[in-house]
Amino acid sequence: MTRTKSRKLLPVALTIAGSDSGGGAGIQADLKTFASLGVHGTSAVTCVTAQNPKQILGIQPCQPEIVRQQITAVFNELRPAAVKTGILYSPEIIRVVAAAYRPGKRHPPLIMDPVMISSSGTRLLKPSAVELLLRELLPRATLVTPNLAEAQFLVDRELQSVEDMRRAAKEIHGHFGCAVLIKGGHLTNSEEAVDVFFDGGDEWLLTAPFIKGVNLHGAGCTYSAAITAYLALGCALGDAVTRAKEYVSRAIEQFQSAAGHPVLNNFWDS
Ligand code: PXL
Repeated sequence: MTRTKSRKLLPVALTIAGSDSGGGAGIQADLKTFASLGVHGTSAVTCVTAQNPKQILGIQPCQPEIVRQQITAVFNELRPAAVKTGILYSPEIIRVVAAAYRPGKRHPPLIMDPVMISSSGTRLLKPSAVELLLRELLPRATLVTPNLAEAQFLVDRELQSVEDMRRAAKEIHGHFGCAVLIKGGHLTNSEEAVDVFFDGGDEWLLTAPFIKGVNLHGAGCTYSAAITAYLALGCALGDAVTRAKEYVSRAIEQFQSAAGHPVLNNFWDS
């Protein structure tokens, strides 16, 4: 049988992140998001977590050399149009990613989800790795997407209002030179999930109704993966962020249930 119809050309995106055996966050969330948006997803696994929606049983890092080889393998043949990072785990793995983003060469845009502290306050990055992340990688990112706890850490003070978040976004941009998206989903006493975007010129507030009482693991990963996918599809940064906010808000609003646990709906319908 001959096929005459021309085949679809898919843009490629790369996620450099940890594996979540429970399928909610990390690599698994990123690849689902890429696939649902029509992007070919590739990955470099940095660590393996053994977890389910109730508990984390274990976490084991990958050797830095295999992380480097995964990135090289993807870059050499698949030429990702956009890249995102999630859990980078250790100083050695951060160095590997920074080496792939050495200044002086052209690189695909880098979306950094600075996974340091989970929404519930658990540390997800070794303290020794944090300083290196800030010094070596953040200045090379196109966009950094901290949650409220991470933004507080980056500016070293508590953020209690949207005004506080706006000030913090400007400060983070001033300090690291990259665009910033602070995700305010966990701001207390708020009826809306408000995020603040600042790229040095434009400032936007992005809002969506806050869905109370459900803990949707992986929403942050899905949000930054959707931004990465839209960049790979050719959107400008501001447009990619706006579309991704809509995408993740729908995935939350239309959440589903897997073995009694709420899960994001990547394949929501409009
Ligand atoms: O949402 C942060 C995150 C990212 N990646 C992996 C995770 C988590 C949170 O638990 O497990 C693999």
